[in-house]
Amino acid sequence: CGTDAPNGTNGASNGVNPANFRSNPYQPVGDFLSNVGSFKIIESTLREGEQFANAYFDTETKIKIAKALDDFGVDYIELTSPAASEQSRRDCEAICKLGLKAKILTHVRCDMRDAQLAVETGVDGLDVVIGTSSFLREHSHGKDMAYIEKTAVEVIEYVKSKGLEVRFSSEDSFRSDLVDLLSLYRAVDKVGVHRVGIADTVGCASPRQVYDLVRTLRGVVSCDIETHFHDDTGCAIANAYCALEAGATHIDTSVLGIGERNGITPLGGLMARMIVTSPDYVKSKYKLHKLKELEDLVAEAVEINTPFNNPITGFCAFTHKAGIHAKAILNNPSTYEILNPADFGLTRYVHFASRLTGWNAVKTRVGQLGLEMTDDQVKECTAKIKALADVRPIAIDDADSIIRTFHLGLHEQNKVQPPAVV
Ligand code: AKG
Repeated sequence: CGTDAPNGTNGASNGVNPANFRSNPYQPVGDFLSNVGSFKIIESTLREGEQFANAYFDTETKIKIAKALDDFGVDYIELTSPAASEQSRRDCEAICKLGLKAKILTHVRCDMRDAQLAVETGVDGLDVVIGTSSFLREHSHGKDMAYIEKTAVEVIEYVKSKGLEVRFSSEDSFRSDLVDLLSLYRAVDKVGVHRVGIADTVGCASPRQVYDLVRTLRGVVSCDIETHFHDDTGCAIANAYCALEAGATHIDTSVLGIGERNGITPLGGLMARMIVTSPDYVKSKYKLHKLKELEDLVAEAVEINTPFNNPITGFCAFTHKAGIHAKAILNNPSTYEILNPADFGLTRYVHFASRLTGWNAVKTRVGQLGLEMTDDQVKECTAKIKALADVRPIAIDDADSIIRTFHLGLHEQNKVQPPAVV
């Protein structure tokens, strides 16, 4: 066990969160490890995100993003290493001086000179990393496991002696030798590291592999466990979720998932997943209605559009199109929505300008336009919309003008009654 109380697990021994013990004795055994209702976010837009192909953050932009992340409610903000460049070092100092609520971390190589430079910047803690897979040991830094362990212990002891928080992580954890990895983590836990990190650097891990590794590690160390998932194979959100189920305490994210290659677990996507599992925790901790603004800020800074299928904020995330969906949604939104757009300050949209539409959607549109029709009339009007939409794609304006013209026709019919035959 480390010399300091581990951060974030309420001081529980063996990292098990007492908040997870529920009164139900029949709860599945694995769940007592789960932190799905008590996780922390290490937001890495200003570190991993700076590694995104399009990213160039000047100081002003970094400060804007840091303030927006802090306002959103993330627990930690991770910054690029001060050893990366002189401006990175100055930016690190500038962000530390902002007095944000979030703790400020910087991400450094497992190297004493990098650590010394980092502690001078005023950060609250260091995220120390070194590659442990044979790929990285042979082709990147060229160090063996004995060297890694010795240096890790020295760096951790140094950072702790400066009164700062320290995390030690192995890069490419899922392609590292398990025995090597566990004995390294055990050694750093013994000298009181605050967190150990597992990184799926190449995005190769499946949720089940993540669960197994985190669960095994949970039995070996008493400190907190941070996890970092790349999205090369599309598992980054699922992997983060499984890591929490297996006892991880901290998840690395970036806004819109930006990072090396196609990036890491996106902050918004993680929020979408976690609000379903732990609504009270997520709603009380994060200002969800600020998510779109935060994503727009980052999207603009790195000159990208938010993808159409982005969880929560993709342009059609709350759009319902097929007639049967529209009908049910209009009766009760829970029929086809697991997320409530109102939780994020957003609204749903029921599509009616297509051949898949149904009369219930058209009836709602008729009401929105301030018009009155009987159900039979709406059905007739719907048939006209579908007929045009069978010929070509139609816009809202097209559908609206069909509705208005049809409605006008009804009035004309009422006005020009043929004379009664006596
Ligand atoms: C990676 O391995 O992909 C990283 O970006 C480092 C992650 C870490 O420090 O845990």
